[in-house]
Amino acid sequence: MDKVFELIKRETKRQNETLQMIPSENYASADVRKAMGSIFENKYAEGYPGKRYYQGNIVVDELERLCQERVKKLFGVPHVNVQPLSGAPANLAIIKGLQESEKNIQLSQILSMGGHLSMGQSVSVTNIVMPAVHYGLTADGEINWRELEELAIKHKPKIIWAGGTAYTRIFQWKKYAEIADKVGAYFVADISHIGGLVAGGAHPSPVPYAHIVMTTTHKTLRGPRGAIIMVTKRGLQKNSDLDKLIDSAVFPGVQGGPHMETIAGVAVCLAEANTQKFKKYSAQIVKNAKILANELRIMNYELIGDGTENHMVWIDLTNKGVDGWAAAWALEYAGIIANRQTVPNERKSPYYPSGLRLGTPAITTRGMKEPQMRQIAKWIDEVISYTASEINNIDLSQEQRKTFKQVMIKDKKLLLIAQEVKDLCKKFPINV
Ligand code: DSN
Repeated sequence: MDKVFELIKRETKRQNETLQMIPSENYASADVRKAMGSIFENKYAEGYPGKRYYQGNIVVDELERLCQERVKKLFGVPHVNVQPLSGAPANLAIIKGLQESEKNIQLSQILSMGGHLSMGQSVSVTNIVMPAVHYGLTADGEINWRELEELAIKHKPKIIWAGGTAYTRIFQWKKYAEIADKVGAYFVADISHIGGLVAGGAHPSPVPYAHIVMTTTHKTLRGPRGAIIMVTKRGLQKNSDLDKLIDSAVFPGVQGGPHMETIAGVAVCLAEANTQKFKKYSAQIVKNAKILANELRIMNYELIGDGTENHMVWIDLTNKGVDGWAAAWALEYAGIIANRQTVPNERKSPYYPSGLRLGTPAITTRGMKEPQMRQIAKWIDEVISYTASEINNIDLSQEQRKTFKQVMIKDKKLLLIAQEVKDLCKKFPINV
């Protein structure tokens, strides 16, 4: 057997026996994976349905149109591009499509306060294509509307972005739209994290307010790794060529041939998301996250946004005596897969940040509910409190970090929790 298949077996075991609590991860269904592994993989299809640069695309055209129709129906948009390979290239294409002059700038949430690299952060190519200025969050974890509006008035950006990688409140789409209208900007909502919540009705939709909406398809939407760019009615009212601008920015602007096997998987996940079952699922994601947040708050965890209104819990660990790095590793050794995250006004670095991000989409897919959330919160606290009692240092040296990993991977207490986690996981198989 090729080594790869042995690795697939090991990864299957790992995913089965641990709790996936990275907010941007989920389990795609067996049907999605079947479509992803299909012979659509073999086909080159540069161009769009009815206008390809290769022969043999009769079936592919039908597939891409089917996928487009499903997006339009699910999100209520007049135009969609289903070809972006993932979120970052999708955002790059949006920026490229909207750029009219080298003087254009974009306005987005700052990376250290939950923004995303692909919205013009200084280390991203999206900043070279269109320089950016950034707004942050207030002390209570809300978008800093005053700062956003002041920056918008001062810089007259071409794009105002909503969304990113960490935010725990309901997005106030109307407020973004009002500011964007005031300065003539395009309002682009990146709903990658909450795409499934919007589809399932567990978060308000930005479609009535934004000109463009982008979502990745593998997070709460539970599809393959990909992305879609939607142009809304409002977008076409602002610029009747917006659909064409986006399409030509995706291809040939940023990408070559689309991954038709991914588009097949996206089409399957969209049908799955357009069901009552998915509505219930997305509501449960939020319910679970609220319970998890509440339990942690009771145990004196500092939560950005003082809780959550979506699928994510964002913790500042400074008062706990560990940083996000140590907490994330200790949790992994105990079978809980989280990810470390910067916090507003971060004083450390993105690699060794002060915070942690947890999410409920994947464990909700497994069927876990309120009682399991309470148990998981208890384990998380046990791991973090124990780790703090072992090190009580939020600024470990490189040498101390090396020793920490060598010691903690064999730690009896963490191994015991890992066994308890495994027992729970057995009762909630990844049944998709
Ligand atoms: N990596 C994604 C996340 O975890 O939020 C964003 O690209």
